[in-house]
Amino acid sequence: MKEIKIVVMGSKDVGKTTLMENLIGNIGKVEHNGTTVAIDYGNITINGKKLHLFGTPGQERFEFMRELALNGVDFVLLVLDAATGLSELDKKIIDKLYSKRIPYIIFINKIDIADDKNLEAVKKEIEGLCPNNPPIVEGSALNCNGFDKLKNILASI
Ligand SMILES: Nc1nc2c(ncn2[C@@H]2O[C@H](COP(=O)(O)OP(=O)(O)OP(=O)(O)O)[C@@H](O)[C@H]2O)c(=O)[nH]1
Ligand SMILES: [Mg+2]
Repeated sequence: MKEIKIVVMGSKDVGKTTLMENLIGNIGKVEHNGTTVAIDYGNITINGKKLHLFGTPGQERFEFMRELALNGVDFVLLVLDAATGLSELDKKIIDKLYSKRIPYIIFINKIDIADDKNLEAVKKEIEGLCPNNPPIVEGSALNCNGFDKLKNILASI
């Protein structure tokens, strides 16, 4: 079976752990007061491919761990928050992925609490920052919204 390493990235509280929990169900996670302080892990088999998801901490001070997690990565699932927009850290992550030539797809999360204006602004920002036009899925990790499209994209990569 083909095995693929996916690293889930994005700022603190964008919903990375929630996404992994609701997409995969059975994950291992290490949290301190609800914030990831090590690597979340879970796997899911889609279309005969075993996808190993490694969720990273989103706090700035855990940069060393994000760097380590990228070792041997096939692609990154970058989670963004539609309600708050892109943080400076999100922009740094996008720069890093570009400079390391790591392919990524984007999940714009929390559309349940974002208005159309927020969402359009985030999409515009992505357009300006991501010259390579990554696949984008909008949804809500909390409500499992957008998961069918996300799974299709994950399976096709
Ligand atoms: N309204 C709404 N809240 C969400 C959604 N996804 C996650 N949340 C909430 O956002 C908060 C942070 O979610 P986490 O999954 O812990 O975020 P994280 O990206 O793993 O955060 P760190 O591990 O600290 O980097 C929690 O209160 C979640 O319930 C969503 O789609 N909609
Ligand atoms: Mg987390």
